[in-house]
Amino acid sequence: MSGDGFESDVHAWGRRLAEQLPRAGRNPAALAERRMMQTMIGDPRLRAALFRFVDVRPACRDRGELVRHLHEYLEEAAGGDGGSGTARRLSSLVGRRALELPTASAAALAVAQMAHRFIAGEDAGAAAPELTSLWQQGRCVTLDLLGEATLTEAEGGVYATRCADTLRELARVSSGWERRPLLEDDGLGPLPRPNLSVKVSALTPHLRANAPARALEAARERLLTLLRLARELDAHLHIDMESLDTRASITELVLELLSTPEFEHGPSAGIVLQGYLTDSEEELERLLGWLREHPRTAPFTIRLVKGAYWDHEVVMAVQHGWESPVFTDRRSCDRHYEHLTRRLLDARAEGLALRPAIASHNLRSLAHALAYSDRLGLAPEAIELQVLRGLGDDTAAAITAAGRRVRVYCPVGDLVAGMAYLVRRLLENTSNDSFLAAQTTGAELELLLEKP
Ligand code: 2OP
Repeated sequence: MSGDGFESDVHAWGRRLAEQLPRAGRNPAALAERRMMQTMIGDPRLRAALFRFVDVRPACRDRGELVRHLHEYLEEAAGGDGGSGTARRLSSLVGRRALELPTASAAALAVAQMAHRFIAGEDAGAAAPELTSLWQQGRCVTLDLLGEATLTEAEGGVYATRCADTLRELARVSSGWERRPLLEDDGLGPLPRPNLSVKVSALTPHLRANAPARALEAARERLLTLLRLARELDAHLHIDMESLDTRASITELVLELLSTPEFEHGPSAGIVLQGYLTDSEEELERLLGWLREHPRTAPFTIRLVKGAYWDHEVVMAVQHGWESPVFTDRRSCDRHYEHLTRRLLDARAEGLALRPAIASHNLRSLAHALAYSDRLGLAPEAIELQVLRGLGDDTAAAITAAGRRVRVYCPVGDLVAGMAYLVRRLLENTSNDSFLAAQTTGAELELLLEKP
């Protein structure tokens, strides 16, 4: 795709989106919050504490132990002369939350505010006003219940029940929303308003490549129940992808369940493709092959993401002496993402019952997807863009203003359950291109939109 004006189409889309981005300078609160997050992630002691916590999570037996570890690591990071002030504040906040005491200090409140930026509420009920407000502003949502990497079988059961309750709550809340054609039909059929993203590692403990059959069986049963409920409520169930060691188990489970005649006509469901994995093209071809062989009347969504477990994958590869499964060079990764975007949109244009969802905060990647979709002659509603709450809010506003569909991924839950999620977001926050775009104009913007 070059030499035929396609690149100038990409730049035109990029400029169009950038013009719609709220200027960062006009929002001092957002700037201050961003600076604070940069301080947090730039603080080596705090970063080390958070990483250690995320590492030790799977070995904890229960939530009490989890909270103790978090405390311990944060206290360590906070201690001594060179201690981290942010770790001290975070530690006090976690303590108060775990003990269910009201947060008192202004510093603790500042950290809570940071979490609030990413987390929409304690549960679907608390997040409901915001979900409704997003819909009124022309944006649809997917809800994510925090609490991945479940520690016990009982916790997996509780998570599954929370998922079921959330689906019901979403169906109830969204039934009162006004009609919004762009958000409700993509030319392949109706798009359900209730939309839940599920992490399989939250449904069962110790989900790994060599997971005990019992663990997979429990996940299977729970996913089956959720698929049945989603069909009954006319909701969309999206299965998130996590670290690479669980990809094969998750994919096998999802495709197996969706291949059964029971789910031929619903519910609407989908999976995630992580572009940073160097073998993701083969994975995509596998998914498309499955789709061709199992034509369901309910279209299948593939959400293309860059991938959020980069640090984990690199560390695992180094520890085991494996070749890195992820691109380590940013340009190659972005180039691959664009290649996968085109493959997905081509497949849709070929007539597969496929819903491509392009999830990114990179302005160039989004502009490329829109330009390619136009080039294929796809209708504006055929492509969906997705962003994360807190990181992609401005981008979402720009996409809506440009008349395209955007879905906002909204996590709900508490700070302890959400810590791994927050750490992933802190790492991403330092490289958020749409934020840069809001501050650049002219030549600088063109540079940001350059072909990777
Ligand atoms: C994550 O949990 C957004 O699913 C992605 O990091």
